[in-house]
Amino acid sequence: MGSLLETIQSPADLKRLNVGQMAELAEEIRAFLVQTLSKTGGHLGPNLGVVELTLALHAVFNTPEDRILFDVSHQAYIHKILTGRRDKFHTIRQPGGLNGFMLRTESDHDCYGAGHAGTALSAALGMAVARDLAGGHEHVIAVAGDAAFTNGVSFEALNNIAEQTKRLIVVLNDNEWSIDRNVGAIARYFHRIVTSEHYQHLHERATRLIERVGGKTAAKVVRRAEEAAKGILWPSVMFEEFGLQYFGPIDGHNLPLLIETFNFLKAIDHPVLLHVITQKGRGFQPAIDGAKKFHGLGPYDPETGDTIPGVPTYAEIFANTLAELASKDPRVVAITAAMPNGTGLDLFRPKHPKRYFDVGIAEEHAVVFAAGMATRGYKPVCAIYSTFLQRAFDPIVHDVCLQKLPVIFCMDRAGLSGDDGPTHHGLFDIGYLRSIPEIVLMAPKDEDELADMMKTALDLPGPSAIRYPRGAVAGVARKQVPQSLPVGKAEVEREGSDVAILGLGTMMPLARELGARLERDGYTAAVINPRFVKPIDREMLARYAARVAAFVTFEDHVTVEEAERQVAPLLANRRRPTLVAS
Ligand SMILES: Cc1ncc(C[n+]2csc(CCOP(=O)(O)OP(=O)(O)O)c2C)c(N)n1
Repeated sequence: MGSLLETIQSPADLKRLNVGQMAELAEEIRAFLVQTLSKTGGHLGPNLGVVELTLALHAVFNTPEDRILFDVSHQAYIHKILTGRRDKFHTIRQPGGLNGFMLRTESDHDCYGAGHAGTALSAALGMAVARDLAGGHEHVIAVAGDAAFTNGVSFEALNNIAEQTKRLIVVLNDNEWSIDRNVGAIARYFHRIVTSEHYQHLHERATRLIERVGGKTAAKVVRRAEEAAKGILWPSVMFEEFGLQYFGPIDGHNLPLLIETFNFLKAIDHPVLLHVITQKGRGFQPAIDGAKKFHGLGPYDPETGDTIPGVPTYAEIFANTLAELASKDPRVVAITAAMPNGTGLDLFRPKHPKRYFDVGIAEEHAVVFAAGMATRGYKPVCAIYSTFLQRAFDPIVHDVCLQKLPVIFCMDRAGLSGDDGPTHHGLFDIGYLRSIPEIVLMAPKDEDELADMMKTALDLPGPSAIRYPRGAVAGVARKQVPQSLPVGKAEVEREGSDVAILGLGTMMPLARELGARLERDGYTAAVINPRFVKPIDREMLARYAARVAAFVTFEDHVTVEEAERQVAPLLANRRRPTLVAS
């Protein structure tokens, strides 16, 4: 670890450094990130891109009084390092260690927890309005990436900011990347601003002025110059129309400029948006060359960036199966909300480019868009992580299920999502989906069954959802051609009459293990793969309820009583069989 970094226990220590030392510190932080995350994994690329930006924010503002919010907050590692968590940083994303995102219970400096995109502007506005009501003076700063602006919630906030408060600083951290390349009109708009020659020229002059003069005088002069230049500065018009004065684009790696600019923005008495240009992966060539891979990854070689080749995942089986099914059925289309990599759909994209849609970080829109296509005879498959599909609960009810449209939800990361932590666990999907009329909800025990369930879903006349976990598949033999399954029928893997064990989806190995153990102890245990959460196989449940002394269920979601709720009424009038919660 470098020598300056060792001296930083809090933002006050940073403020004692001169700008030259801060630049040195920036390089030490980069080396520290590359080394530490090579062991733990994490969001390396986004954090390497915001080193100077975060240093400048903490050099100018005073947390925890001032509030700095990071959208998604996967890029808040430097913030953590500067706010007293350097010593624990090697525990990031590890059990019992630092969370990979901002977490209110972890530090007073984490004013807002996140993990899902698009919340920074709304939450920051809430804090600014609370400050105004209470007569406070603190600054509120929302830092959001260019892809966060593809999210509707960000725009709902933008629509509201100027009406609600006079003081709010929004920082648009533009690196042209979401996890994949950022998409859509907003991405093109930002790109036009950055590459506009007119703008570059005027902007460089304004930049030099802020650097030379600084503070309030520069604020006045720049404002006057910008007023005069309205019309020429067309790229800024959008934010100005929302009532935020636009500044930028500025080099997000120029520390002195960033510090001057924040000092200047601090003095402004209306909402402002500062557009900074940063480079994802800055300072580590493998992360610059592989922006997508280094957005977030597991352990890697800190010299070369090499990673150990992965085992086949559910995401890959899903995407390859979908590509095969789409080859046979021209009505099949695939939709992702900015997750082509994580969902596996970037394997589908080259095979069916016209039937692949990345709508940006816009889960609600993705689902309504799918509903629209379904009304015209297509079979949209929305590949959205279980946790992010929570965003689209209303469209699933209102636009898909009430209209009985054949939209298919393929939910990766169902169950515990591991090192991403609670914001990313897919523990609620059964709870929020099973109450909705019409939808068929399935959970495959392995990759072969995932393919069968996808075929089943495509054969259904109405909506359906399939939940499967993050990571490696079971490694079973696969059929050449997926088969449609009888809807609402469980699979009894092994008969038994003392105990019935239900293993939902990839919980089946646990069910088998318990079954084998009970057999060794002299009991006969039925091992059952429910396959369908909704409709659940009532006939099977009734059959075993009449026979066994106990049901055991293995389920990886919040309402542990899911299958219990189904069987409890059946057991209510009987004396012997009891229910063992898992
Ligand atoms: C609602 C929601 N959907 C999807 C994601 C997955 N996700 C995490 S970061 C990210 C891209 C963020 O890009 P940007 O805001 O530009 O920040 P950058 O990583 O480029 O700094 C996405 C899509 C999420 N966190 N939340």
